[in-house]
Amino acid sequence: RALEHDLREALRRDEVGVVYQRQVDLATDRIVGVEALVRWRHPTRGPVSPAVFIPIAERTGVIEALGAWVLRTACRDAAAWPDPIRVSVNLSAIQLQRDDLVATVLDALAASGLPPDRLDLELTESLLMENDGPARDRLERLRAAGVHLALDDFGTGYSSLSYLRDFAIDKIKIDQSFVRGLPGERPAAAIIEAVVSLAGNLGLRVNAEGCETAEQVDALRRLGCHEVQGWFHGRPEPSSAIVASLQAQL
Ligand code: G
Ligand code: G
Ligand code: MN
Ligand code: NA
Repeated sequence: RALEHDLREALRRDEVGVVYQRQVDLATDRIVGVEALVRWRHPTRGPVSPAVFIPIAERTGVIEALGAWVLRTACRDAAAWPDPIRVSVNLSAIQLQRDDLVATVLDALAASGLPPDRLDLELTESLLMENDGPARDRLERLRAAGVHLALDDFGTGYSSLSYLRDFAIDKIKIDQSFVRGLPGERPAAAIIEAVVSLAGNLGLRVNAEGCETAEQVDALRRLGCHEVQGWFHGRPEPSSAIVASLQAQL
């Protein structure tokens, strides 16, 4: 049977879940946020990567229900955590194209009681490239409600600094391909240094993704990144594990 068909049933059958990857502040070594990452455990195929099923969900329209479910779940989980940390949710291009995006996000916040300024929405550059006036207007309405915007996978794809001018971005997430070059590769370090400097001038926070080693953490701290996310600090994990870590750092 086709994955397309199974995906429609997956939400109803409780096969879909959300895991969270911690984001650690480099000045304090504390967890300051998490990224929500959706997971699908197929009854016969086992785990299917979102890199595989998100494009299917987009093509078939399932992304609407799936995206709303991820938002509701992430906001509900985060509202119950013992420490008021941020939660970051990835948006797909299709969600951004829909006029009900604003209502979907605000409903998830209202239903959970999570304050809007604790939610980050992650957008990629290619997603912004394909989206024009109406999408920008939706993002501005969300931002006016207090939601923050993060530019994901920064520095890859159709990278253009104009997104930093045209959209009210709060955070830059440096793509893991640059972090992979640390600590040895001069070009990677130079690019990260320049992004940190640019972000500083624009008043934006910088997150570095895919940080796997202590050497990379040290290099990113020296380069002035505010926070890191990656296997060094933890793999994506269930909400219960995040709760335990947050209790330990209270
Ligand atoms: O952990 P990882 O394998 O989760 O993620 C693979 C890809 O799927 C990444 O590009 C990530 O941004 C994307 N992704 C993970 N969760 C979501 C989600 O809830 N919504 C969208 N649109 N993309 C997601
Ligand atoms: O596209 P986006 O940045 O949203 O997706 C993040 C992806 O990176 C997810 O698939 C996540 O599981 C993965 N990831 C998170 N931390 C690490 C890491 O330290 N190393 C590697 N190789 N992948 C990571
Ligand atoms: Mn992301
Ligand atoms: Na990324």
